[in-house]
Amino acid sequence: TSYLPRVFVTRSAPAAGLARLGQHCHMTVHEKENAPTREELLQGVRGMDALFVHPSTRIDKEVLDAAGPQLKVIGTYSVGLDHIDLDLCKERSIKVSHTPGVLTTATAELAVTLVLATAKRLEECIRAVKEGVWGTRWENALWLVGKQISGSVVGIVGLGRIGLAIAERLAAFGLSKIVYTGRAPKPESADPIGAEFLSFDELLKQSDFVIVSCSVDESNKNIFNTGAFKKMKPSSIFVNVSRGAIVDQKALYEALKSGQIGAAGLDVTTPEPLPPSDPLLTLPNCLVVPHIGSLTDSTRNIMCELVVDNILAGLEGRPLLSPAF
Ligand code: 8YV
Repeated sequence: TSYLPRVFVTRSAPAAGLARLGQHCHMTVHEKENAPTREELLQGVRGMDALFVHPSTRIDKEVLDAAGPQLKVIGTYSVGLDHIDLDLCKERSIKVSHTPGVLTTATAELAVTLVLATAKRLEECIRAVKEGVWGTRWENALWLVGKQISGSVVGIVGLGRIGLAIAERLAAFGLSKIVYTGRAPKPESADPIGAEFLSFDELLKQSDFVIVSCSVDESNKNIFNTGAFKKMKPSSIFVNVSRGAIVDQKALYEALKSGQIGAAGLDVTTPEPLPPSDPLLTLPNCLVVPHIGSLTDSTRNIMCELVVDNILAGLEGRPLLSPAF
C-alpha cells in the first residue's frame, strides 16, 4: 500500500486549493474560525509531513519538535515570514515556501485605500453623517478639512514588490516626490519610478505620508517609536500594511493623541485581532481595518493554489516554486 503524506492546515483556506491538496494527502484542517490555540497546534502538527500555516500561528522550535523528524515542508499562506523560525527550518532541512508576487496588487490597493481614507477622514465623515452632526457643524468652513494628496511627499519604508506597486499607484495623484528607505538603495532597474533613497530619519522628516510595506524581523521591530514619531511632521499620515511589530503601539497612540502626527491607517496591529477596548480605537484620527491586505476574491484563491503547489513540490522532492530561502 502506498503511503499518503499527512498535512495539517492551521486555518481554513479557499476550497478549490484545499480540495486539490486533499487528493494527494491525508489532510486535517483546523476548521474553527480562529487560529488554533497553542495546545491545539502542538497536538495538530504531530506526525505531519507538511504544514499549511497562516501568519497568526507561530512556528518555532516547540512546534517543530512536536511535529517530529518526518516534517518535510511548511507552506505559509502569506508573503510575510516573521512567524516562522527560518534558521531552525534550514538547520533541520525543512523546506519553507511563501506567497510573494501574487498578493502585491491587492495589498497595494489597500495601502492606497488607507492613504485616501485617512487623508479624507472618511471614517469621521461617515460617522458625522450617520450621527446627525452634519447639520450642526457644516457652517464651520474647515470642519472635517482633509489633506490634499497631490503635491505631497510620499515616503515608502521598504521599496520591494509591494512598496513599488504602492508608489506607482500613488504617482498618478501628481505627487511632489516619492522617497524611500530600506536596507540599501535599489539598483535603477528595481526602481522604475526613480524614487529618491533617504535615511530612515530623513524620510520621516520630509514625508507627508509614511507608508510601511517592508518585511519585519528582529532588526526593525519597534523602529516606529516615540523618537521616530517626533521626527515626523505634525500633519503627516502613517500607513502600515506590513506587520504591527514594526510599531511601538503605545508611542503611536501618544503621537496621534497629542497631534505629534496627523493620522494613521493600519491594516496590521499588535495583537491581532485588536480588542475593541484598545485605546487606539478611541482616537478619531486612527483608522484600523482587520488585516485585509490580501483579502480579495481573486488573490486569496491564487495564494491558496500557490501554497498547495509548493507543498506538493516539497513532498515529492521537487524544488519549491516560491521558497523562503
Ligand atoms: C495574510 C499577510 O497571509 O501575506 C501576508 O504576509 O499578512 C496576509 O496576506 C493573510 O491575511 C492570511 O492570514
